[in-house]
Amino acid sequence: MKILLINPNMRTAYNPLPFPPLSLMSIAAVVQHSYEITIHDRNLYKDAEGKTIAAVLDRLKPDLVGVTSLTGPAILDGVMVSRLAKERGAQVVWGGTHASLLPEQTLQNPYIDFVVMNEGEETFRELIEAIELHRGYNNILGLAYKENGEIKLNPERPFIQDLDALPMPAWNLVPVERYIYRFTKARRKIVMVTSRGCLFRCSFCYVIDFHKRKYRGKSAGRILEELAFLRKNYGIDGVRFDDDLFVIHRPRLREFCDWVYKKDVPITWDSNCRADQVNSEFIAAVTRAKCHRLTFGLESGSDRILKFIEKDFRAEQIVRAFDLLNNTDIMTGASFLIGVPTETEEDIWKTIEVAKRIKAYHTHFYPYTPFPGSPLAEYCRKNGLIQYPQRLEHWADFEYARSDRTAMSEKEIKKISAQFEVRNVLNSLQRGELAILSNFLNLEHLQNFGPWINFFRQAFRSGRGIWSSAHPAEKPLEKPL
Ligand code: B12
Ligand code: SF4
Repeated sequence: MKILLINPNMRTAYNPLPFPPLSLMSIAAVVQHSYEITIHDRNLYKDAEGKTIAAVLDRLKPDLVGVTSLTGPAILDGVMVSRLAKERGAQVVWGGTHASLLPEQTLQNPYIDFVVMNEGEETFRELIEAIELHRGYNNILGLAYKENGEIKLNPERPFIQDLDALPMPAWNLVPVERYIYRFTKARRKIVMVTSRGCLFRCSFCYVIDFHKRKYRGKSAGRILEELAFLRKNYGIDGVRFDDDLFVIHRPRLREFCDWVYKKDVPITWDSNCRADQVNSEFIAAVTRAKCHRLTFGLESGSDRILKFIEKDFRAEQIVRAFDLLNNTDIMTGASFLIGVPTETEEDIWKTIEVAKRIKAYHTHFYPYTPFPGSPLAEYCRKNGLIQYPQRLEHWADFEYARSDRTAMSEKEIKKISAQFEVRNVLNSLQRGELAILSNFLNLEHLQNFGPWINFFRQAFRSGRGIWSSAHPAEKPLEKPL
């Protein structure tokens, strides 16, 4: 049986660079020795009309086509390739976050035959066997499918507890070189995911529904094994750990850091983090292990909003964490959400004050989007703030944070955001970060070009630099920066 796995086009102004399709590489790894399997990443081709993928389908003639999904514009591309596959007689299976969170609606699409819900490795293997042996599908846990025009949802599959038992992601099936980037601290950097799920309960996050607040992680030893493999085969010297929350399991983190330090593993790394995870012991451990950057989803500077979204830390913890981090060489990234329901203009100003106060190397403001299945999206739905789109394709341009929904005007938010972007660029240039070049490919940022120039002019005319304005604690922020 021939299988083709497709990573639809995910590239947007926010995500300009191709990422290794780790989800497809993970499911491919468990079946690649028994079946003929190909991974095709549409992010590596310019093929809006689908000519390239049609040619691939015609050449490979797959029996089964698998497509991964996230809520966002990539859905349209996924639907197009599913149509092309179906027209050529292949069966089509979707997996990934979006299809898992909304399996019934996904299956209402005429070009999709199956949905693998949540973790894919076992369910996908059983599905292939069932198709090959013409067995029924009703015993496959975690599968949703169509039978005589009816949509059937099988019971959930228990999570894989021992991630070390999984084979290494199928790096052999992708053009690894295309996913390696140069950054300040690493000449050849790549992305890895070493755990699944998170124990926290931020109400806007997919993990509550998708991972049921359960955490499973590869062991420290296994992470080092995968790093050694990537170093030996592809010369990797830097990694971004893109787990839901890489640092969450303290014993694992401690063991990993100790080993990297003691064995002097020649790799630098960065990952995401939470403000309440940072203390002196944590900083000492990750610094010794060559962590060079930590990124934080801080979401808000208003305690009321932090409580409302069940972030389970307070603004003062954010400030304390950054006071500690700012005395180290670790670069920091901070992101905030704007437009969370109930947010007032006062809340937004509190966020801006905290953003100014903590002086992260890179600060970003993102509009809040209610992703399906999260408790906050359900809140929005119940309170009439959103209606879930009725068709799969309509999730592609699902937008919530329109200007009439945020407490501050879009123009004002953009202006403030642009001022932080200037600082991001300056900090990157100061550090010689080549990665910053990718920012110039980002159309969103280009739109902010006007405010940047004005800001530069004012800042340098005063001769006092960007962050010379009085600290919010000394002088309340009445006007934009
Ligand atoms: C890398 C990444 C990306 C990459 C793209 C990845 C890719 N496929 O090329 C980029 C940077 C482009 C990206 C973009 C976005 N992302 Co993103 N991303 C991630 C991240 C960090 C890792 C994904 C990953 O590889 N996980 C590891 C694999 C092993 O797990 P997995 O993907 O769940 O796959 C398993 C199962 O889902 C299943 N499976 C998955 N696909 C398939 C396919 C088949 C056929 C089968 C059978 C099974 C199957 O099997 C896999 C193994 O068990 C996750 C967070 C996370 N840690 O998971 C967020 C995440 C998936 N992204 C998210 C979001 C919100 C986005 C954006 C919307 C952000 C934005 N505002 O721009 C965009 C959407 C882009 C678009 N154009 O539509 C959300 C998903 C929310 C949702 N409802 O879909 C997540 C969960 C982050 C979060 N906490 O909110 N993302
Ligand atoms: S936002 Fe981060 S910390 Fe919060 S639940 Fe999601 S993964 Fe966990």
